[in-house]
Amino acid sequence: MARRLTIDPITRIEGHLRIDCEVDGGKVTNAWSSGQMWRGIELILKDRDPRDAWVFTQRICGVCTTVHAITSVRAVENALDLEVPLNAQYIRNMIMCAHGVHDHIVHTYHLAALDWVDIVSALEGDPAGAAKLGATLSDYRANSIPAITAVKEKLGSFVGTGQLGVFASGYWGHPAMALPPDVNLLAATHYLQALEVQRAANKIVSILGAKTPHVQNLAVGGVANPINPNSQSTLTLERLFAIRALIDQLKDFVHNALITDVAAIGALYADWTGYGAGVTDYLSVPDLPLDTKGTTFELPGGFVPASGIADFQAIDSYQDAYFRDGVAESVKHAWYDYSGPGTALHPFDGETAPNYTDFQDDGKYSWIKAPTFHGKRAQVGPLANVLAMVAAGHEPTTRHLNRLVALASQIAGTEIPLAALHSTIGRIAARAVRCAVLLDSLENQWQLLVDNIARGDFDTFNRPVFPKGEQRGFGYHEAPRGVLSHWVVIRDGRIANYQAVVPSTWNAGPRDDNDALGPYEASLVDNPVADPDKPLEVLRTVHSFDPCIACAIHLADADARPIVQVKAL
Ligand code: NFE
Ligand code: MG
Repeated sequence: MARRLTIDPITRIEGHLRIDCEVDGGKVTNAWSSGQMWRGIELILKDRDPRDAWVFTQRICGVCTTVHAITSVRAVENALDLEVPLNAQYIRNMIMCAHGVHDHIVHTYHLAALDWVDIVSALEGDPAGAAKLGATLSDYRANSIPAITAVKEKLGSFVGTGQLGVFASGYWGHPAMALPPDVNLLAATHYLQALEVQRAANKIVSILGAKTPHVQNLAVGGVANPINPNSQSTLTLERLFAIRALIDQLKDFVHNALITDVAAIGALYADWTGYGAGVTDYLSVPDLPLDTKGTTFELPGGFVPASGIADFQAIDSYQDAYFRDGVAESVKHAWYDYSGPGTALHPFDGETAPNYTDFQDDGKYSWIKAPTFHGKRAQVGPLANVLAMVAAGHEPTTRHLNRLVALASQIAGTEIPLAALHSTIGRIAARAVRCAVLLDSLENQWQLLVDNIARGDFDTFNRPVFPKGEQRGFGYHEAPRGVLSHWVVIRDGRIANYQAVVPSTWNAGPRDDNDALGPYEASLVDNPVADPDKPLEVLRTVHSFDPCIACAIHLADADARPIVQVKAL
């Protein structure tokens, strides 16, 4: 008999996401994704100075801390046709790479790993066995027997006192947990080490952006980092070399622990390459501009349709009409009203009129709008981006992906095909690949900045000028969770309309005008559920997207009611 599951909030994510599933015969037969809060940042921006918008939009989220700032200044620059000095592009690019690396490390370990790694089983692991296993996968120095023994003792003392702390309500011993104790112990070791390592990425963001979360150094037209080799109070070579050392530390961990852990989890949960594909039209955007106008980029992006990477359509500039004209948002199933007939609206004409009507399975049930690209639902995120970068022949992406797949094939003892990426595990694997790619890019952008300064170019800012009349602009960024775009209409120097179409909006959105399921919903259909009282498998697939509901809605249920029916760590 079909049973309805309501998981609210689904935790270890950012924000209030409610997932409803119908489960029948041990698998999910229908699903609903619902954002449970509303904020209204887009309304707060009305009539303000466009130069200030980035400071407000950055408060959409404290997880993707910089992305709404960068996308906002890009949208205003696009409206004004304003070029951005090369130094400013490189500094922004380095901040975005470091932030992305941070975000992917934290997601992989602290937000997703415990869906796969059993902390209690790790206590039965043998440090010598775990160290030996680690040595077959990489030469990571921190895989030593003393380091792993120290972690085992730390975990043991938690469990011995009966106070598991953040680990208290995990699904330990769940029948879907399949890793041997030594693998659990090795991954648990990296889970704790990752808490230290992630700080290195954040230090880079704060050296360049003045603080994190929420950088302070942006401006419409550039950045507020003065460059002067003769002044200690500016961006000096000393600071740049401190960043270099942090990059090396991050590379050691990402190449030798994160990639290998993800390969091991992928290989030992190979059945999960058969679940969670969902929407297989993928959208990403190019990023890391290499010129002042945004016509060449270090990282490619574009649309990969369900038919495959051979049909990849690149998006290739900040003026790209294919992207600009392709985005729309539907509110047929979201708690908003549109003033015209109930069809999807392009973000330049977007409206934000909330109208809460309770949760209706066939009607409105979410604060998240449903975005479409040329009329279709699209999945966004690292998987979309990795597929696009492979389609575009991006060498570092292909290299890191091949290494991860080769490692996974070695552990599994069988060749893992690329098609396995269209899955729950594939999203996690692609995030690891993108993390390694971003580190390569961070290094490259560092070199570009140093070389440009050495040529005597210290420019970081072009002053914006706002003409009378109306200008429209859009900015995009390949954020950690995927395509982020901001859309601004400026009238006589003031914001007339502002819309943010956000990665988690693409993925967590409800059904659209055609009642087509959103990516979370579609990916849940046919997921196995061994025990409906402990829906670990639902968490696995939802968490693999790295949900951020604060971002998705950016716009709170005033009558927050306790409707939790199951517990989820
Ligand atoms: Ni709040 Fe965000 C990212 C943005 S998500 S985390 O990445 O934009 O949708
Ligand atoms: Mg929006």
